[in-house]
Amino acid sequence: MTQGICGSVEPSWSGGSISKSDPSRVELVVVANRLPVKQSMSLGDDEWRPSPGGLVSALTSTLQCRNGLWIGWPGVAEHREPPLTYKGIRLKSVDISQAEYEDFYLGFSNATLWPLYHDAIRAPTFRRAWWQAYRNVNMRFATAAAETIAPNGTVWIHDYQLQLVPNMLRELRPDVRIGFFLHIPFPPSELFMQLPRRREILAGLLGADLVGFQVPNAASNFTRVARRLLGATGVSSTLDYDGRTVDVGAFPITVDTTRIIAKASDPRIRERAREIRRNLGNPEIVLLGVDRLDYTKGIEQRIKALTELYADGTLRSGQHVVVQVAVPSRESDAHYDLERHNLEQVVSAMNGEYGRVGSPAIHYLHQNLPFDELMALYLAADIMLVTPFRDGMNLVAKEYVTCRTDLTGKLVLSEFAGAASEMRGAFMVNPHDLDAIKETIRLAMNTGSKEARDRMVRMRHKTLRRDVHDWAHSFLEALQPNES
Ligand code: GDG
Repeated sequence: MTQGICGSVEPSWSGGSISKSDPSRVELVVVANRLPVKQSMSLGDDEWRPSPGGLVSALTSTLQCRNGLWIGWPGVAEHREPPLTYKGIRLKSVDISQAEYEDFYLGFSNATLWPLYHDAIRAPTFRRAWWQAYRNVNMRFATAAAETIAPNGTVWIHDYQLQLVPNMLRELRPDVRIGFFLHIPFPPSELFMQLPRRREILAGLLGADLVGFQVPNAASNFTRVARRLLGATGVSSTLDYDGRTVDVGAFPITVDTTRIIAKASDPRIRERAREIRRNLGNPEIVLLGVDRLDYTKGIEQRIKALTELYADGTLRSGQHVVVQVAVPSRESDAHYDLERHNLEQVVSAMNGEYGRVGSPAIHYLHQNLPFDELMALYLAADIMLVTPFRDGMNLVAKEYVTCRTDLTGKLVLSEFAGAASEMRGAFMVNPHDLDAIKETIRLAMNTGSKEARDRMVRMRHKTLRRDVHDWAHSFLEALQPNES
């Protein structure tokens, strides 16, 4: 390994005659369901804009430094030609037809795998017809990677939509190093065993040289079923399978701490945070939730708990206020439509019952906000509520803690978020237990500033040790072959 010009650890390539400066060669390919750009949907606007999200900022500098290419789907079946590059990174688009969108994306990815991997919070749907589309689309991504990667290059594949790509790519290009990272949980064997195509999925993942998860528990769930179903052997962090070694480990993702801290000290964002509080009527306590509108995030349950806290007088309109941002997500999916409908019912019931003219009990935004506005909301909030039923990590919790540079603020956090294992200073809660949510919010409200500060210091100490660039580097470093 050598220290690279981009401040990262770069591998000592075994690519023989391949020059790292040869612009026609791609040393590192990232394969993700989505491209880092998306077509703007505004009327009369055919621009491509950066897709929001941590993965893009995590991987942009790494790909820029490594002559990289990003393979992904533009996000809609009918689209204009995406740009060839984004911030100096080459892009390669993989098309998905409308029928594949329904079977691969809405079907096998989001109606089978997503609920099953999130503790079957909603019953997973198994339809045989979806499998062929999942295979076909995975093969298209694998082929795109095989066509572009330099000999002995590195391919990093992301997430549950693409679990067959590692092995498909290995068959096409046995010379390359293949890494896979799962952003969502990997379920315990009792749940994974329900999956009709469980052996194929495992064989797909085991085509990688390194399979990474958010937390150690997910990694051990995976090794357990790999042993049981496919006869893999070896210790938990290194499996032997099909005559090869597959490394398995936890690589907890985190946030761009430098960027967030800079935003938190930006005078315009700080002023906006004060303005938000004024607009909310200068309440004593602002309680905030920010989630993608998804049934895994426990938003409805949280709002029911808050409604009961208004009912018993713990919360009082005017003195306290709740702000819930529910970012639109998977809107073409009927389950998500229903989720939105249910959520809007509990929100309006809460306001109808406990709001007053000029001071609603809850402000509900079903919108995608600019990142600066999100930061201002984090700064304006006294208590952040993060109560998913199950979450791979949860970056909102880490963003909130990172931006509280003055060490104020309290975090109520679900035990079932990956972030829980790193955030011992949070007010931990079982999000399935409505009384426990109420009790924990009460506890957070009544905790004095000294203890709250100690808790925040503990959380920031852990969160600020590494940033998202360290995360990407540590995964890519672990992916390089052992020199011995
Ligand atoms: C998956 C896994 C895992 C939210 N609202 C707005 C906005 N956001 C940004 C947040 C945060 C991101 O979206 C949400 O990340 P989460 O981690 O909370 O959740 P998922 O979207 O479910 O992500 C999860 C993650 O992948 C990474 O591996 O942690 O477990 O489910 O960064 O800031 N951004 C903007 N406007 C918004 O309104 N700009």
